[in-house]
Amino acid sequence: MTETQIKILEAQFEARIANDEKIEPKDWMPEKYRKTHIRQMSQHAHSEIIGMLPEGNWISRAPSLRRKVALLAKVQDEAGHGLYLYSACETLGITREELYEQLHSGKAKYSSIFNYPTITWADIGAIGWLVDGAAIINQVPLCNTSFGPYACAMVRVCKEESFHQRQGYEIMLTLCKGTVEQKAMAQDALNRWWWPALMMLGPTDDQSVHTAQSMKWKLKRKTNDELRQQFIDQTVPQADILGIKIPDSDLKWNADKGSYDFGEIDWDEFWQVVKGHGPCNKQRMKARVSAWENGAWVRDAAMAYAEKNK
Ligand code: BYC
Repeated sequence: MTETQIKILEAQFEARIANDEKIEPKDWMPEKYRKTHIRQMSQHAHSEIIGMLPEGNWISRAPSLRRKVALLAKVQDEAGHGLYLYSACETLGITREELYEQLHSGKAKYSSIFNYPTITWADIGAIGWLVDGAAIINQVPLCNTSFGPYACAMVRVCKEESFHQRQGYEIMLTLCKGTVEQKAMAQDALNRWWWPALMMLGPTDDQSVHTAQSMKWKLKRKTNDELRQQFIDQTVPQADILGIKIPDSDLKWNADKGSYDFGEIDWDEFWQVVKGHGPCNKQRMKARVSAWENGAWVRDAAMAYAEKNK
């Protein structure tokens, strides 16, 4: 293709984006658009899959049958989210094997938040409330993202995330209405998950390398800082209802802005976790890689069965 032909295609592509049209897998797209989507969607898929591990830790120890059923359903939903997202990536010409290889070799990132431990049952409440709460804020705008398969996947994901958030908040509510010890457990979980939940929404806009281009392509519809502010403004009143305190002495309502001011985030901690030095990075990767290796016989058996029944 000549340079002039590429320029024409680029102009047509930009016009479609400006017009809020969805870009579908077989449509022409700039190589950078394709690659950045594979990057973001695969990191998102990996996060869903790794995200099952901290919660899976509590399935066998859930305090009642009802809690166990709800947690099992949530973790299964997350496997499903991972699969929709891997499938959406595959429409852009990368194979599932390549995507797994990138995760298992440590080349691909997954969300920082899943490198923290789940020490008590209250952590399951805090994850649903805060982590899924932040995920919804991040993902609702993605239902309107420019790449068709990503937008489609996000519609269903968001519906399920909203059940997850309520599941978590209800655990917190029950603990906060319980004994002094139970309420203290809920407060302790909030203390440990609050700051990582704020970090999960990504570096500040001035540190974010991809936001400007991703906003232009309408891959991202809101910046990391806008999403973080929205999350804080939405979550503070929920903590008030629970009667527990957000661990930030600088948090205060700013009437002029119509939103909360908040304290300094420890970005060193965030980058340490992203680079693989968080509390559970090694444990998560080890669990993931061993699940993949120990599941080889299941994949082989499924392939042999499919082959036999061709
Ligand atoms: N953790 O330029 P930036 C879930 C990386 S799953 C690790 O702002 P971007 C859930 C970033 O990748 C939660 N790395 O990037 C599942 C980039 O590095 P590379 C995941 C992070 O893409 C189970 C560099 O930092 N959600 O919800 O414009 C249970 C610079 O960042 C993180 C999604 O993936 C992080 N937190 O913005 C419950 C949603 N943040 O790639 C819940 C879709 C940044 O250049 N993703 N980095 O090596 C997004 O919306 C965006 O990718 C992000 C980052 C806002 C996360």
